[in-house]
Amino acid sequence: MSLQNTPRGERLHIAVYGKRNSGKSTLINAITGQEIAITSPVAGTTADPVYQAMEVHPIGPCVFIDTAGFDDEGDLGKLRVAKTVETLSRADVAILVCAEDDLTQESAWLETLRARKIPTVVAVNQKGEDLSAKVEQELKLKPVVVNAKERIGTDELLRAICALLPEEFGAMSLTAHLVEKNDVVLLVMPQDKGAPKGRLILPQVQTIRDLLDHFCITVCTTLETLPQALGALKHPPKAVICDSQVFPEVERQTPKESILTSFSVLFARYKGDLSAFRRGADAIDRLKESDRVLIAESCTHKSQEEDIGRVKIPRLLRKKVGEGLTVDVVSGADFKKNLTDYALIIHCGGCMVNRAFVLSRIREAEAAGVPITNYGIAIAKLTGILDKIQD
Ligand SMILES: Nc1nc2c(ncn2[C@@H]2O[C@H](COP(=O)(O)OP(=O)(O)OP(=O)(O)O)[C@@H](O)[C@H]2O)c(=O)[nH]1
Ligand SMILES: [Mg+2]
Repeated sequence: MSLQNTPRGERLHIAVYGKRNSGKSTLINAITGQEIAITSPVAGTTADPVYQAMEVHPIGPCVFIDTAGFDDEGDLGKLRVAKTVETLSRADVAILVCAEDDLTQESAWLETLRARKIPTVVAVNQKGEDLSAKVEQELKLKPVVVNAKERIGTDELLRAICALLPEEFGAMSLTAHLVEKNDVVLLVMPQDKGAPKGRLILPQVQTIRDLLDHFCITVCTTLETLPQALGALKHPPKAVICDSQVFPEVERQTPKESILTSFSVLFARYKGDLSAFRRGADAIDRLKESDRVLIAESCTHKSQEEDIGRVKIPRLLRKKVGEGLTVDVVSGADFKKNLTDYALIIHCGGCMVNRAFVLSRIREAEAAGVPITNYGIAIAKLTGILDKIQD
């Protein structure tokens, strides 16, 4: 990811679904005005989902997800369809491309999209005869007619997507519920061995940006210089936001007048469902040594010496519950397997993924009847400070 670009997790994810050869990839090229996706008359040209970040008017920063046709067949085809199904968990909105007059599979797919509450625009790709009346009758949605090859109808399609977006989309803020213009906010950001060289991690960067957007005076410090930072301020800060790993030390030093919270709590609220995560954290009190806990990372990354998910949280859990506790770690798409084997799922903060993805993970855990929380909330619980953190 380039530091010049909007993080992928902040972009609207638009997934394009349809049968093989319906023109999904051609449509993405038409929208961008570039030949980025490979297209061909051979059915099954797009195999794995392709994520393409771009800026399009009037949507702004977004990611188009090009998928394999949902009608793919054979052993390999089934694997491709499974990959297409996986993309549903990341889709904020969908484009359903119809290009031939048997709409049975399109209807079934539309049902799936509805069940997942993914707002959908139906596009009729005008490859031959005009299908719009039939599509409208059978799918009960007024389609947008496009001709992907000639790049006709894409503006209307993008406007239709905008019209589907919930009003609050893009308007969510990390800190607006806590601060007002001119407030002084103190950020305590340890830069330990795990911190990347020469830059700040995404949650810190995004929090600073959000505070600046709300005209707050943002003061950054590490734990070592926290007393000096507090001493340099004329009044106690409106809020202190810290990394959850140093929460106990920061809590002891925070003036009573100041709100105290952590980056992970702000992100649990912004990117997930804080009350579900708080409920999930309560399951930590009920854990037994014979239980299994699943640590779920949303993306694969190189494990670090003091990795939060693989080292720090398992250590804290075993200290509380017993050394025999089983802790498994999964990355990325491996999540779904055997959720019911677990007494608790602890998910990463999801800094690289979008809100739709984290919410879909919460739904999957709830459907399996397994409590779910995230790294920051689990650490806060395990260090006995969760009750002291302001939402
Ligand atoms: N005439 C006409 N041909 C089109 C149109 N859209 C796509 N095609 C052609 O249809 C073929 C399939 O287009 P793709 O964009 O590769 O279709 P796809 O849905 O991505 O197909 P898979 O990747 O195989 O699932 C290509 O030869 C395109 O040039 C259109 O609007 N009109
Ligand atoms: Mg394709």
